[in-house]
Amino acid sequence: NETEKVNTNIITLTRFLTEEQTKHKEASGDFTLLCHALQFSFKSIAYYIRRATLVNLTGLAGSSNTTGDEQKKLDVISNDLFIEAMRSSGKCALLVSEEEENIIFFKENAQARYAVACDPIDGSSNLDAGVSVGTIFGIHKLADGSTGKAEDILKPGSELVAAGFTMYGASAQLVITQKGGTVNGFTLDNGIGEFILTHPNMRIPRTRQIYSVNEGNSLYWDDRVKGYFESLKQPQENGKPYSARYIGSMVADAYRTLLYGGIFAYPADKKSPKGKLRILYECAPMAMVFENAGGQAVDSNMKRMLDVVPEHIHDKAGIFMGSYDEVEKVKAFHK
Ligand code: P6P
Repeated sequence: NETEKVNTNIITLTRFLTEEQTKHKEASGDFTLLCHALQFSFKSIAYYIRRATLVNLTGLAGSSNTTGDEQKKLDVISNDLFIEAMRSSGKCALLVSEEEENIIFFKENAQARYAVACDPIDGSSNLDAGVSVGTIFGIHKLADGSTGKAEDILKPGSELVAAGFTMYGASAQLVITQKGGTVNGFTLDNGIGEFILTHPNMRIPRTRQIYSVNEGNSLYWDDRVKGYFESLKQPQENGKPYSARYIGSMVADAYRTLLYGGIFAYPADKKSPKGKLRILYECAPMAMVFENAGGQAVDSNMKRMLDVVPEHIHDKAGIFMGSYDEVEKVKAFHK
């Protein structure tokens, strides 16, 4: 009988990183080691999230973070774990975390060439409901002469050397891209503790009749945003209006939009004049992923998100991101 055809040519993230490094003859290996520390963080956070309900890690930690949100225990654990992974890698000099008011400069890594911006658990308000949450990250290469100050990382997203996110859903899905590179999706195989390449060279469909926005904010939208979303609710050329899909967890809404196409939006509005999502560790990393997958990402002024430069590490921006043609439709309403 035909022996079951087993694919033995498995590409793990570890192998993928090694192969990527060999493409850059001058590479020191620092970026590879930094990415190993990142993947260790994702595996550990995935483990804690899976066990959270079981060992009652959910519920409030009694502390609050920069934006005043009540922190859940997992926020605290994931943030601490991420900080230690970056510190101990020896390759990260500077870290910005959504959970930390100020920049973290690792004195012992003063010579390191990389800065990381991250949101360790984005969407954590959904945690107790079992909704997928995720870690969003961006990696900047520090200019020579950097002194571990905020301005070293207050750069446009176009200068990110790599960016991506890990969504902790039915399985842990890592989506990562490098500047000017392709977007690659990896699935954590809990059996061997490795991220496996399952979605090579992800491309977002050029159009899709799905919109993803919190309609509860529509009272605060400006007329152009209202007009745009109203137009999606009319029958389109195929006689059907758009479908609405909103999870309220950016990584989950982003992952679906990347796979199926459509538009995700968190517009700036009268309630949040600068938008809600943070530039350094939500908007910019997502924008690089979406652009490298063939889509677009713009702010509420229709400026290319990757050209936006934050003034402060927790600065926010309105964002529209998704299929190339869907973002073109947003622009048409902002002429
Ligand atoms: P709203 C989660 O709190 C988050 O930061 C993103 O993950 C998500 O896209 C957004 O806020 C949801 O915000 O106002 O729709 O609940």
